[in-house]
Amino acid sequence: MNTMSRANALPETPREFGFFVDGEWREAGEVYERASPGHGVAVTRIQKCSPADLDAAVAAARRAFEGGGWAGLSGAERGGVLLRAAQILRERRDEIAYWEALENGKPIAQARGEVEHCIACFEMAAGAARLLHGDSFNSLGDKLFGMVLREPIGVVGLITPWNFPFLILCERVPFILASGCTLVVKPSEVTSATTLLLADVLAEAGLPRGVYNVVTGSGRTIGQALTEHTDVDMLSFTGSTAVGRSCVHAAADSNFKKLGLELGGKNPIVVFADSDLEDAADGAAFGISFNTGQCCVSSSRLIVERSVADEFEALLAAKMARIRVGDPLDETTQVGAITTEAQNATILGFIEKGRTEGARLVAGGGPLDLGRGQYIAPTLFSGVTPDMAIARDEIFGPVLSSFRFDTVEEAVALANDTVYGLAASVWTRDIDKALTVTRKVRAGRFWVNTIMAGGPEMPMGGFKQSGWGREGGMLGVEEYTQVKSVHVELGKRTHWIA
Ligand code: TXE
Repeated sequence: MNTMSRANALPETPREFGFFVDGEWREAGEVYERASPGHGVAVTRIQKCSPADLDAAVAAARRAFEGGGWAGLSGAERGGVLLRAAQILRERRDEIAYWEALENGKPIAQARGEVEHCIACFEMAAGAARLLHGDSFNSLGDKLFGMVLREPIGVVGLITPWNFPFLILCERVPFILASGCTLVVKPSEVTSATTLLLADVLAEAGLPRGVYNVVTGSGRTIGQALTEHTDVDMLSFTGSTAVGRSCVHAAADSNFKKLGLELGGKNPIVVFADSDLEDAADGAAFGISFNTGQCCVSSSRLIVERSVADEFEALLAAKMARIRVGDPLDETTQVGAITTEAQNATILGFIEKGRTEGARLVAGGGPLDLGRGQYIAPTLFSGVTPDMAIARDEIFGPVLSSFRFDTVEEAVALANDTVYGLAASVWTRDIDKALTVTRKVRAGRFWVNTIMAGGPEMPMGGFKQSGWGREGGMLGVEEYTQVKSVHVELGKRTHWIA
C-alpha cells in the first residue's frame, strides 16, 4: 500500500524564509540550510540574523508595546484577532504540519494533531483575553478602597526548542498576546520554518505590526543576546537545563528580566500490579516513544511492582517491537526520525552506557537502517539501578529504564529520586494508591491511568530543576502580567499634621 500522497512529496528545492520584524519580511545577508532528518535532503533556507537584527526586532516590539495599539485594545478585540488566527490555522493546518514534519522529523499525522492542539490554544487564549482581570478589596475599612490591576509585563523574548517547534510556540504565543504583551521569538536554528509561518497567519488575522517579531539564527549568538537584552522585560525559555541556567545568569547580569523556564525531565511512570497491565503497557510504550522520546514529559523511568515486573516488561517489549518507526511523510508512521545528528549521537551514547553499566536490554537497542535519515528503535532496559547514567540523565530519546518496587513508599521514593519534577504517571485501579502517589511525587503535571493527555485549559510547568512558572490556562496568561496595587482614599483625609 502506498501511504505517501503527492502532497507528502519532498520539496523540489529548499524553501527560503526571511525573518520577520515590524510587520515586514527581511533578509540578513546570509542564510543556512536545514536538511530533513528523515531524508537527509535540504528542505529550508533560514536567515542568519545578526545582533543588529535582534536589536531592530526588540525596538519594534518596544514601539508596538508603548504605542498601545495592542495593549490598549479591549480583551474582546485582542480575543477577536486570536480567533481569526485560529481559523486561518485551521485552513493552513496541513501546510504547517508538512514543514514541521520535514524540519523536525516527526510523523506528519502527529504533526497535524499538534496543529489541532495549537488551534485550541488560540481559541482558549481568545477567551482568556476577555476574562483576564485583577481584584478588588472592599474590606480595608470605610475610608480605603483597594484595587489590584493586572498589566501586561511588556516586551517578551521567547526562545523555543526543536522537539515541538510549533506546539511549544503556540502553548505560549496566544497567551502572551492575550495578556497585551508584544514579543520577539527566537526559534531553534534547526526548526524555524513554522515559527515564521505563524507570522503570516497573525498578520492576516489583523495583529498590528511590531507585536510579533521573529529572528532566526544560532542559540549561542542571537539566543544569548536575547537573554542579555536590557530592553526585554521577560524571557520565556524552553530547552536544556544548561541553557536555562545561563538564562538565569544573563537575567541577573542585565536587567533582572522576569523568567519563565521549562527545562528537562526524567519522568516516572509507576505501574501497580492491580492495574490493567495491557493498558499500562500501551501507555508506557506511548509515553517513551511518542515524538521519538524527544519530549520533556516523556515517561523515561518505569517503576513497576515486582510481582508483575517480568510479565509487564515482556508485554511492553512486545508492544515496543510493533511500533511503526518510519518515514515522517508516510501517513502510517507512528515514530519518525531523530531531529539532529547531535541528538542521535547522544541517544546512542546512552544506550551504549546502559549496556556497559550492566543494565539488561529487553527491547530495541540501536539505530534502525531505513536507507536514509536517522532512526532509533524504541529501547527498554531492565534491572536499572539508581546510580546508572540511564537512570539519572535526561536522554531525550526512545530509551526507557525499568526499576522495581515492593511497597507504595518505595515507589514514591524511586519516583522522587531525580533532580527534575516535570511530569509523572501512575497506573492502578486502587484510588488510595493513585492519590497517595499523586500527592507525594513532586511533579508539575500528573496523569492517572493515562499519559500525555491534556488541553490548553491546564497549566503546565515543572517542580525542582524542571523550571519556573506555568504556561497554559488562566495562569498562562497571568504569567505575562504584573500586578499593581492601587489604594484609594474615600472622603476627607485625617490630617497627620495637627
Ligand atoms: O537544547 P538547547 P539542545 C534538552 C534535551 C536535549 C538537550 C540539548 O535533554 O538533549 O536539552 O538540546 C537556544 N542562549 N532539551 O542543545 O541548546 C537554541 O537555539 C540562549 C529539553 O538543542 O537548550 C534553541 O532555540 N539560547 C527541552 C533553544 O535554546 C540558546 C527541549 C534550545 O536549545 C543558547 C530541547 C544560549 N546560550 C532540549 N544556546 C525541553 N524541556 O523540552 C542555545 N539556545
